[in-house]
Amino acid sequence: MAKLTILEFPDPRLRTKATAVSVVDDSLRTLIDDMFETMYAAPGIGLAATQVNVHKRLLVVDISSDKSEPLVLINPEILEKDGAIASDEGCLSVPGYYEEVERAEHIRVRFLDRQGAAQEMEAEGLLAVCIQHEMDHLEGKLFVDYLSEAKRQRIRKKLQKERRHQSAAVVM
Ligand code: K2U
Ligand code: ZN
Repeated sequence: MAKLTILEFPDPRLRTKATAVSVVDDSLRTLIDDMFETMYAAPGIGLAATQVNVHKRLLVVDISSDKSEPLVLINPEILEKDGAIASDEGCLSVPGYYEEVERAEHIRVRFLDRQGAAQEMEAEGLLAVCIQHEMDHLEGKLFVDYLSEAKRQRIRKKLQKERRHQSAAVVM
């Protein structure tokens, strides 16, 4: 297993639209395992392949407190969505920022599992929010896109300034 590098906003590669997975094989399952290791180490409760610079329609989720409920969604499609829930979202690709985003409270989603078998599931609350957040990543969309342009630019400028300071500290 390996910990993968997570792309950070405003990296343009995060804006790539992911393409469908055509074969669910051992190579994909290795990537899946590496994504779980990366997500748990972050720590986070979700991770999309886009965030580790793999532009395939694949995401992993585990909202449990003890890593006991890992979910793999390959080629996910939302079949139904209803209700509304507003929650403070963060993102491993936008470290240190949390802003309110409104999403559907309940969804029905169809996907392939890690064996390539077709599955359908319902999700609500935090799990529904997390799946929608990850599926946005597969479309090249970030939670900051739901904010005002001014707020998004402020976050972008602060992250770029922090990165300049970090790299200056490394050189010294
Ligand atoms: O895509 C990601 O960066 C993973 C997010 C998923 C997420 C975002 C908003 C709301 C729910 C899930 C990270 O896990 S954000 C870090 C985090 C950690 C624990 C609980 C909620 C969010
Ligand atoms: Zn995210």
